[in-house]
Amino acid sequence: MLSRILIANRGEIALRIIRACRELGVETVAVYSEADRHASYVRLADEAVCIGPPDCNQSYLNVPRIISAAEITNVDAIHPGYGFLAENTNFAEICHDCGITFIGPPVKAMRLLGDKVEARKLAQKAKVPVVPGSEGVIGDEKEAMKLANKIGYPIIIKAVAGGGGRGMRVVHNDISLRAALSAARSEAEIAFGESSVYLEKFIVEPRHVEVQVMADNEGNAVHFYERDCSIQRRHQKMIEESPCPLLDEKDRDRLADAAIRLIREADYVNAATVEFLLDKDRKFYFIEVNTRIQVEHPVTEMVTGHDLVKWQIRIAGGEPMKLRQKDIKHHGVAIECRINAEDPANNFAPSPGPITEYIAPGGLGVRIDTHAHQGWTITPHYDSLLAKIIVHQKTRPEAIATMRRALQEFSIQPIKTTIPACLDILSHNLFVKGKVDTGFVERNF
Ligand code: MV4
Repeated sequence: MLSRILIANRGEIALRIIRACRELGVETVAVYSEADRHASYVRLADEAVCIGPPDCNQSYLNVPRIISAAEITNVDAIHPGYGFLAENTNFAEICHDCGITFIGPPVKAMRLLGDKVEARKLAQKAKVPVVPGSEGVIGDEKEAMKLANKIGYPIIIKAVAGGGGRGMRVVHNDISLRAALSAARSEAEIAFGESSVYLEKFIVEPRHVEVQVMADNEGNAVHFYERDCSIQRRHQKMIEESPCPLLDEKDRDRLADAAIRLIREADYVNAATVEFLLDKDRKFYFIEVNTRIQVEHPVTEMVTGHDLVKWQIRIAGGEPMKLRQKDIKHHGVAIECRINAEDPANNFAPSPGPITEYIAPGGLGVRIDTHAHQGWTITPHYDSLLAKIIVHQKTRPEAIATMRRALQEFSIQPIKTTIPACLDILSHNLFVKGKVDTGFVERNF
């Protein structure tokens, strides 16, 4: 069992991980930049180490500084949270080389799934449906054009090292293929230092549905059902829910089984999210695997009653998962709204500054995951996620009603937040009917 963990992250997820550690009797070490010196997660940790100035590259992304903090405080593991170093294979490898457990997958599985073409090949090997596309990376323009005509336009060009929407180009015809290919390549080179791209048929107006999975070191792999994350704006998710309102139990099991087959094929250990696109005919296609705990994991915790972060820590400590698939049920509906310090009336511009009033909602079925409080100052250095409201109710209409009243109760002054945007979406008749796709926000707001 692990007895002391360093959390290589900040904000709400650092706090979330500290809570899991406390309940497990595990000691915690927080790291913080000068901008986060007075953060609530820093205060709640057993120990805290300043790792540098506000700039991420000199603090939360700085591997030597984080490893040094881990060495000084004598931890036996590092939890990377999400973002920052969470999917950095070199960081995971360095942790292990230093005798520190990386709370995440084995380096080999991480590297394999980080390569989106390899992940596609693996899915095919596991008989998981993938979007029709290229066998491997795309060579020259001629090859791309031949393939694009074979699959049929529209197609999408994606970076092999990509994910989360960066370095992608949708192409509608031969004429625009050439420019799109070179644009995608140079964007990928700049963003990932790797210009390889591949090609897929572009699924029009899909739903984004992802399956939460967890595996231990003894070959046990289970799923915790799916989340529908179709409500997003510019690749930033705004609202997530579980279960997906469109799936019946049979489709749900088929999707989850596919996810399990894939992570078994990868010899995966710890938490993962297997992402799929759902087309108009409710056919699903694998797109990529996220090898980390995700922002939206609480909706899964609410419907299943299982603490995913605690399982991550136990598994990393070498404990077998006592959990079997039949022990994991889902009950009711959970919805999460991400509250960002952004102004929806001003093109979602960041809204940093001190919080003078903070009144949080509560009541039955309301969970708030946040590091914010009255007196906290939101800094412009990091992403703008301020809080997550997660509601849990027996039915979807009740969950929507609870979320609406929770959003209305929430007062964070004088900060501009995405609360009004979330309320607008929750009031839209198509959202209420569950008839949304990944283009919903851009089309309607
Ligand atoms: C797609 C797709 C349609 N067809 N792949 C976006 C996030 C990343 N994980 C994958 N994404 C997509 N992949 C195929 N084959 C649609 C998206 C997508 C999207 C694409 C372009 C512009 C905006 C988008 C918003 C959501 C999803």
